[in-house]
Amino acid sequence: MTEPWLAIDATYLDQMHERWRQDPASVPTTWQYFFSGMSYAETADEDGDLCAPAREVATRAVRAQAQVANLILAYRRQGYRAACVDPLRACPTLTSVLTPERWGFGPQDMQTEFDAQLLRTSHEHLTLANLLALLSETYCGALGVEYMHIADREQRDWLQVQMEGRRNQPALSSEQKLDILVALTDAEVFEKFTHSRYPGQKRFSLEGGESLIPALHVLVEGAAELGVEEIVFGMAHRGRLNVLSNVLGMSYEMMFSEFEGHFLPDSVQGDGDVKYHKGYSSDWTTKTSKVVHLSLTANPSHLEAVDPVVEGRVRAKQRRRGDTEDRHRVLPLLIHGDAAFAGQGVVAETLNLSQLKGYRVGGTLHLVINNQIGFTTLPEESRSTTNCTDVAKMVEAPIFHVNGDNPEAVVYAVDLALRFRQRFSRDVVVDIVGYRRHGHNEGDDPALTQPVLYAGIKNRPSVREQYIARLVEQGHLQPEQAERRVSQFRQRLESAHQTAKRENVAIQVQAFEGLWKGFDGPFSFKPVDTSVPHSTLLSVARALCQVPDGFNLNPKVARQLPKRLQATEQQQSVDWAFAELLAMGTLLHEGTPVRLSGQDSARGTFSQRHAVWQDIETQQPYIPLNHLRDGQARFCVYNSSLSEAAVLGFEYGYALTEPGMLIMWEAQFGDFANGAQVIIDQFILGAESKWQRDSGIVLLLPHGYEGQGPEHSNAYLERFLQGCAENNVQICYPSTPAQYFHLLRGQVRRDIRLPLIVMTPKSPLRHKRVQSPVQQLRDGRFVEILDDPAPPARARRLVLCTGKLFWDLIAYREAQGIDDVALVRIEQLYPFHDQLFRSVVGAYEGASQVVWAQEEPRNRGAWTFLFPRLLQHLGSRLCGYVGREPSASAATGSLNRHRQEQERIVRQALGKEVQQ
Ligand SMILES: Cc1ncc(C[n+]2csc(CCOP(=O)(O)OP(=O)(O)O)c2C)c(N)n1
Repeated sequence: MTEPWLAIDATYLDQMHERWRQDPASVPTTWQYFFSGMSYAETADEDGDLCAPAREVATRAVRAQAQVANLILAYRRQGYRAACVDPLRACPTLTSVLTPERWGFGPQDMQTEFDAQLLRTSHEHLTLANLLALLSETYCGALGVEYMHIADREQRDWLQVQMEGRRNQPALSSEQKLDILVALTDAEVFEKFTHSRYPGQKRFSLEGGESLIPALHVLVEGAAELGVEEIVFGMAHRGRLNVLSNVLGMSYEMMFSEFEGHFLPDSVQGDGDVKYHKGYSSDWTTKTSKVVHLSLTANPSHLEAVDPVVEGRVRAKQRRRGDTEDRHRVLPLLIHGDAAFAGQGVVAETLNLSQLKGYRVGGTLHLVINNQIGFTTLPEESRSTTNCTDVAKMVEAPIFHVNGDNPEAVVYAVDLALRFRQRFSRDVVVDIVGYRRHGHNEGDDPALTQPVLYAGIKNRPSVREQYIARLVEQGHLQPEQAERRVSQFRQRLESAHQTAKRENVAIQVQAFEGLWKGFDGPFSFKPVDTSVPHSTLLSVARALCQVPDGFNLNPKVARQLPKRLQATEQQQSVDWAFAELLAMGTLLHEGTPVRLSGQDSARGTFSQRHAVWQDIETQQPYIPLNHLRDGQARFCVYNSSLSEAAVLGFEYGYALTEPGMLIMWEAQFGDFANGAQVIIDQFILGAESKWQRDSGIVLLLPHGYEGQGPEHSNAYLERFLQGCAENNVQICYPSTPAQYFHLLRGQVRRDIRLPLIVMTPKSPLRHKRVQSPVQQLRDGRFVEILDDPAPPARARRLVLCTGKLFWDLIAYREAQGIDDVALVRIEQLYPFHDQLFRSVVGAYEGASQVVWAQEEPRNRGAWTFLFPRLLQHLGSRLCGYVGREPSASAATGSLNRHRQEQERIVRQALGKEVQQ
């Protein structure tokens, strides 16, 4: 052997050896390996000392063994870089760190035996040649694995045992191989058949990534064996139709009916969606007769936006199934494109939720259909990272890169990933490296942008063709068998195609089933009884004001409690925050669970909620809402990660699945909801029209002009209003605690589920007048339009407004002794209660001037939305708008200017200054 391998001096070595001799555990593990497996000790004299020649021999041996350890480590760390995972390129040559020469070995060392116990195999010793072969097969075959970034030793060990023990080689029976072939055949023939029958129609062919289908089959079968009862899929366009037909079991007749463009007015209300966005669900019965429910989540075109929605759905399903410990019975499966996985920020946001209390789902299985292109964009243009999956390293997920042209390796990798998830409840990624046979969609010509690449792809044998050749060679198959399967399946598709052409095959819209039964009624203004007996309010208030024995409550919080209790006992007034706690508390008391998530929501951004108390000495948390009574429902409140898109997506997914809970997402300030705009526009507002999917999600958006500048004043009410149609959402700006109380309760007490967007207060949280008598909680209900609380006998002028501004207006009216101006509040902006509006405003026939007053600039707020409606009702009596001038920015940054503007608005609204 050639010297030197390692710069380790002999004295140090002796010291280590001595320490090891005294107590093996006292030296680092690597040294334990070095010393334990070697004949080294035999060369020592009786006292354990090494004589000089022996020391030299020993030193050499130890150094060589150390280099073997380095070699092993190099393969574990870097092997994936030399793995043969890219079907479009020749296998990479070994990087230098993987060569024996790098570690000082030459051809003469190949038959030298080394201690092999560092490897997780049954071999105690291996020759260097065998060791290299084992490392190469394990880490540089059709599967390359990145896992040494995982800090947890148990996880790394487990993976090593699995991978090194089997050399990462699939061991499949003949039957399993033929199953793979059948799935590949169905995948390919489905694409080719639809291509020939519906040329030019977009289907986002899976070709080049067909291994996905056998992998999913094996995944579902394997998952069932590991106790999974339900899998929630989220995926984009690529291969979605193939997955729908060949995995979720949507009938081919139904699929072709979609291609025929049949529109079934009786079964599909609303506008529907293109076929590659729709959801579907079915039951899969495994070979061992287990049933797994498969559910594909409907999604918009916006790539990756569905990820957090799937996670939220899974969490809700886990709760329903009582799967809240290891969370192994419901599995989230996200299928990504390579460009989207690397490019979309919501991926990182969603990964960041994966281990958080309140959001964890026991690990997500991520499959990447890595076709090495995004539309026309190549990897070098679309990411700064080496692999498209690098983002997943942030949560220390193991990442399996696997050659998509090797279906057995793909199946093997997916099985391993699944077992890892079931074992460690953590995310795991399988990157199926393939190619895209055609253009981005079926109308695209990829030769325009990647002529050379696509000339090569054109003549590539398909995954199926290559696999057939392999099976024939291995003696598992006769070529005719394969052909028979193709023609049988083609016939099946042809018959389905004929049926779909002849008749409209009912597209089964799986809406309002199961938990959602009975929630499909139309929206109405039918009053919802949300009143609560005083005895219940009192019982809840007592629990909310009861400090447990020995609990050291912050004095600021403690100070509020006697006042609140007294107010409830004596039926006086309560503030906003307490009304909110009472709304949630009474629901919990009645058995309805409540979930609230948002940034700093436990305490409340404005230090108003204190839903979680902290012991000032021990910092032990206490949640009064979970101590109301035996058998109450659970209150779940979570400070979320600093994300909007993923957290709102998660809560929306939760609400999509669970109609029996009050599920609320709170923005820190309303404007931050911007960051979740895709979830709002593409899911919350449009889901019923597109996919017949309702949700009762509540958005709490702090809103109001208080001089805090452009970013903390406005929740962009106007954008929500712009998305209103067909009673798709309820948008409210309540002005009193009682209204808010009934609004929240009504959300789960009514017989439909409708998203609720609430503009919530900031300064009114501490406004002396923004209080409601307990009697209004006891007897009242939410009123869409609130009449003047002290209507003037003869109103000359009527001011219409919403939310917070009312309190400024009434204060000014009183201060100025104005007795001829009435104030009417539109508490619910959408759906707009025309009838109630007519009757309330009807009482002010004598008011010749009616104005709309708002704090927001003219191009914002409710004005542009309400104007046509108000005009319709009021005609020429509507004499205009009072509010801020149109503004590109949401609010001024100057407190002085804010005050001037605010005062002017109030004066003008009440007719004390001429409107501009
Ligand atoms: C957020 C978003 N931006 C842009 C698009 C338009 N778009 C649709 S598919 C696509 C390429 C996606 O590439 P990749 O993730 O690799 O998936 P592939 O289509 O290659 O399977 C783009 C840019 C989109 N749908 N969503």
